[in-house]
Amino acid sequence: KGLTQEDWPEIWSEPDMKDSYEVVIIGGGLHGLATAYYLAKNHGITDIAVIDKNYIGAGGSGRNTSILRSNYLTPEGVKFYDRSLKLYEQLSSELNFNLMFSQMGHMSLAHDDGGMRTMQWRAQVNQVQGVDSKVITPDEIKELVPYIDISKDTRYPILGALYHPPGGTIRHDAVVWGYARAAHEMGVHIIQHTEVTGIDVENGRVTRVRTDKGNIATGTAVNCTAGWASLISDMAGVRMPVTTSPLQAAVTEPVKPFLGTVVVSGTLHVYVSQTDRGELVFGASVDPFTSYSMRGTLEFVEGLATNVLSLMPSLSKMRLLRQWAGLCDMTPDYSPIMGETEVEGFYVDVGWGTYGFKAGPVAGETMAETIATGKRPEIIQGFGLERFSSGQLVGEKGAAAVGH
Ligand code: PYC
Repeated sequence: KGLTQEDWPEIWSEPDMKDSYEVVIIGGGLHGLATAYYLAKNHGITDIAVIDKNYIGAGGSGRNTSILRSNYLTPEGVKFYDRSLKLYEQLSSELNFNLMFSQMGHMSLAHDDGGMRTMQWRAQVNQVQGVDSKVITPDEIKELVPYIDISKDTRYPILGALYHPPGGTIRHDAVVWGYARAAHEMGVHIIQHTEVTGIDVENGRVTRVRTDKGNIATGTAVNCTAGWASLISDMAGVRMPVTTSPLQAAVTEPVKPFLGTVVVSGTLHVYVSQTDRGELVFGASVDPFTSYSMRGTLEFVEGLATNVLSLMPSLSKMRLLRQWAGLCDMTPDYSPIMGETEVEGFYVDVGWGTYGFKAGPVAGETMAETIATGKRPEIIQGFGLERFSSGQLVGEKGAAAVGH
């Protein structure tokens, strides 16, 4: 008899939840699982529960457009996302899991003088940090993307682009599953379909995480919940300068490979890449309102189609297969909030906005170090919550894939 789905071995099992853990990680997405993995691997801490109200990767980790890059605007951002890209480069072999990583290159188009100035600025900051990134001309763009319209008489003519060869895509679900399997093998408990309902704080420190399946005594709780970040932090009495907005995306039917690089237009609010299966994956900017809704809208696909066709008119016959939305935890400066809080034992890894997926490995690595040593590593010093009272913001809006 042939193998059926039931015969496939489970790659992690569901343990009974214990009534105490050394560390409780709230949010079983890429960041939560990576934090658990590096806590176990780099620091020998394995008495960890990763708790998710849904299945693992059901939030932003399973809803992003899987783009990786490190061509940011601030030195802090470039160093941080570049470390992540380096970790991604070795992750398939480290996790022994085919993550379908493709460094196909990443191109951010500029359509006006302001756009060109920002691309030059980013290229120079990137180069100073040793990141491969440069401004290219419309003819060079056309060579890399033959289907793109570089004619001068369009509504938004293409003047140039920031080209970043190491950028690309990776299979987002596989990254979640790879970290989950590796963390599980080191003894981490992955607890799915369990909702955190409260965090108890006594004398200024975390003592308990409450869930709809029972309470867990712990001295360390880590908020890795992206779109739900401010709700979870509120449970510990920690206010976050975070708002939540949906970000929509869509995918087409598969066609023969023709797009060999990620193409982004901030002005047209669109990014597109082609998967190994041949589908085109599109995303846009966040919806212009705060909401926890994960429903796609007709308005989004209408705008998306208009903008994609201004870039590549020959795609007009392609059909969309699916659309969806994820939730983005936006901060005022578009940089994350990472590290300790005023409540002892309550850590946050939030405020990712539209950058969370690319930061997964480095966020896990640095959060694990912060929790294990009690000290935020240098590479995330600038991302602490205290910057909103000291005024030392790390403005990263100019490196957003699209205008927000
Ligand atoms: O920042 O590259 C990016 C991005 C792509 C999709 C959402 N954010």
